[in-house]
Amino acid sequence: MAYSYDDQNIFAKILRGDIPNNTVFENDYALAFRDLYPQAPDHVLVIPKGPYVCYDHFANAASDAEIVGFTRAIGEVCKILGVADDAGDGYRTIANSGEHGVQEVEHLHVHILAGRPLGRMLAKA
Ligand code: DGP
Repeated sequence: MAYSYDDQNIFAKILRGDIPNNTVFENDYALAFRDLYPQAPDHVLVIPKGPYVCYDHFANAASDAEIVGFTRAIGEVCKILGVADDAGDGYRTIANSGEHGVQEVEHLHVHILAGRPLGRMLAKA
């Protein structure tokens, strides 16, 4: 079944400028801003500007330009935070999807977490 995108989600409102955000980086295809409830000293969300629910929706439906622009934004945020492996102490990217992924906001977002040791990848359920 095709994904249906609800343009009333909180990140759609941020993209429209209806809700303020703490922007870290922006290009034609993506916006990166600080998570309101940070779980690490650096916790940035990178979202595409297009209406995509989750990563597989984006990967299957977005244009090449959108995919490049979004991916480059993740790279730029890593540079801005100074966390890239050749310059910093590293980071983790997470993209939650659906019920089992415990996705709260149904607009694709990649979390970039950094600034402390982040532990193992998954807690036991
Ligand atoms: P997820 O569970 O992957 O869907 O994470 C959603 C994240 O969005 C969560 O870490 C908190 C963050 N968040 C929720 N509402 C807002 C908001 O209004 N502004 C910002 N900056 N972040 C938000």
